Amino acid sequence: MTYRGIRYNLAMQNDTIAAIATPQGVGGIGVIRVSGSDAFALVSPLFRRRANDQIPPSHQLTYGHIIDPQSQELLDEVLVAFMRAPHTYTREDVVEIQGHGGPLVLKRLLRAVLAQGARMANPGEFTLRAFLNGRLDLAQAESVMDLIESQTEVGRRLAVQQLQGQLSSQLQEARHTILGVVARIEASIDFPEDDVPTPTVAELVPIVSLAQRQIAQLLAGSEQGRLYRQGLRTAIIGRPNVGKSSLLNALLRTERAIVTSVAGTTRDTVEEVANLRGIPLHLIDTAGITPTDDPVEQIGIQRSRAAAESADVILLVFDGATPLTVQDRQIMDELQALGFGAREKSSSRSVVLVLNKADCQQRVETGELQEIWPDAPLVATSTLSGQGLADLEEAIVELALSGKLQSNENVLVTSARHQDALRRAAEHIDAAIASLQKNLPLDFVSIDLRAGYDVLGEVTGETASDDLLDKIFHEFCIGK
Ligand SMILES: Nc1nc2c(ncn2[C@@H]2O[C@H](COP(=O)(O)OP(=O)(O)O)[C@@H](O)[C@H]2O)c(=O)[nH]1
Ligand SMILES: [Mg+2]
Repeated sequence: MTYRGIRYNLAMQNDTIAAIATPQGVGGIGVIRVSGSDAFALVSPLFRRRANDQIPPSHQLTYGHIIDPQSQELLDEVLVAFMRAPHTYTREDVVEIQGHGGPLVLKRLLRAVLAQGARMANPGEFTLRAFLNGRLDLAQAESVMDLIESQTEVGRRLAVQQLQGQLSSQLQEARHTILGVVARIEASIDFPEDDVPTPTVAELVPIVSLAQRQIAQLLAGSEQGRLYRQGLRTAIIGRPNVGKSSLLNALLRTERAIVTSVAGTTRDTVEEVANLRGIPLHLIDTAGITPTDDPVEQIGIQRSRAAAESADVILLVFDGATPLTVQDRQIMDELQALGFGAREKSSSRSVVLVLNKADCQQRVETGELQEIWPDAPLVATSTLSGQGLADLEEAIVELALSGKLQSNENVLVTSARHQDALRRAAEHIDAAIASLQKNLPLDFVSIDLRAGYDVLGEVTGETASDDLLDKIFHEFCIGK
């Protein structure tokens, strides 16, 4: 398979790889991770400790120093863990060097390990090895990234659950059910003369239906699961002074999500992440989207338009205390031109009408708004009193899910990839049941069942193509 354009072949899997496993920047400690059959042999000559005769006991931290073997220069005071395969992250011999967490220190330590003959690890290569060596299946490997990137407590819990293999075991259960039926059908086809009885439709339908229900159950919570993982892009749009920034702050204050790095923070659009009942709500406070002659403003407007266009939800904010202005109407026209009108029935593009300043006397004619967006929820809010904010959150979730948020207890599927595979599997199983009910030859049924079985294997990785693996591990960071 190709890996970042490199052919990731068996020979490369035999390399001993090394990388800095802790984030770039300054920290109390920093970790160099080394994995592969030569890991112990490569690190040992660098590591000086009191009793230098043998490799320290496996899976224990040993105090010592890392020395540059050429110059004998002392590089850092460290704790080192030598971990003998197979009880390691990659199932290979692993050495982790805990040094001081400075970028230069770690670079020197890594360089010393590379000079010994280790190869710099590719992004996600440690986890890829864990997968290839059977320590994790693909769904579990993906959850490692989800766990690292989780922004809300719900997201974290779902990722840990997937890492523990809960999704995988449900999938294997469904696959097992399907395979049982395939085996019975194929035995009766392959050995008709050996008295293998041909299973009857009445026998098979209940078993295939069980697999169908198992898949349907996983799919049931998957829309909500995707929201927890991906979050919702929400653009706040409206003319100046209606309370957009106040609304952003009010939504953030309810519960802020944990954010490590937020892309798109610019001078004129502000992006923050609120925690909406476990869903990371990416709120984008826009500058304005109506045409202007000022070149600086134009840039802001372009960014705001882009934010609107890529948003899942638009909060269209009005000052409820003043009748609609020319500027309000310009924005309404502009939004319709961008495809956010009533005529566009695309569910992912949803408008919530927000009448802010509900604490003041209301003077907006809502009929005009409802004519343009008849299906859009209309919520009166006050960022001063907090009135309507919970309703607004509710409206956002309902729009995104086309329904209410259920308890997240039964959510196991959180990724679009898994959801897609499950949907395709469900189609194959449905087709198998239809063929059974039409009394079609059993090999038709068997073909569909096998296809369903294979598609489910894409999630856990048994039947994942090299391209797919490539794509998944490409997203990882170096050192993971
Ligand atoms: N009475 C009242 N005033 C508000 C409310 N929300 C915002 N404001 C005020 O409206 C003005 C503009 O608010 P701001 O959030 O900066 O609006 P933006 O220009 O749309 O971002 C400020 O003086 C706010 O204090 C509200 O719910 N009620
Ligand atoms: Mg503002």
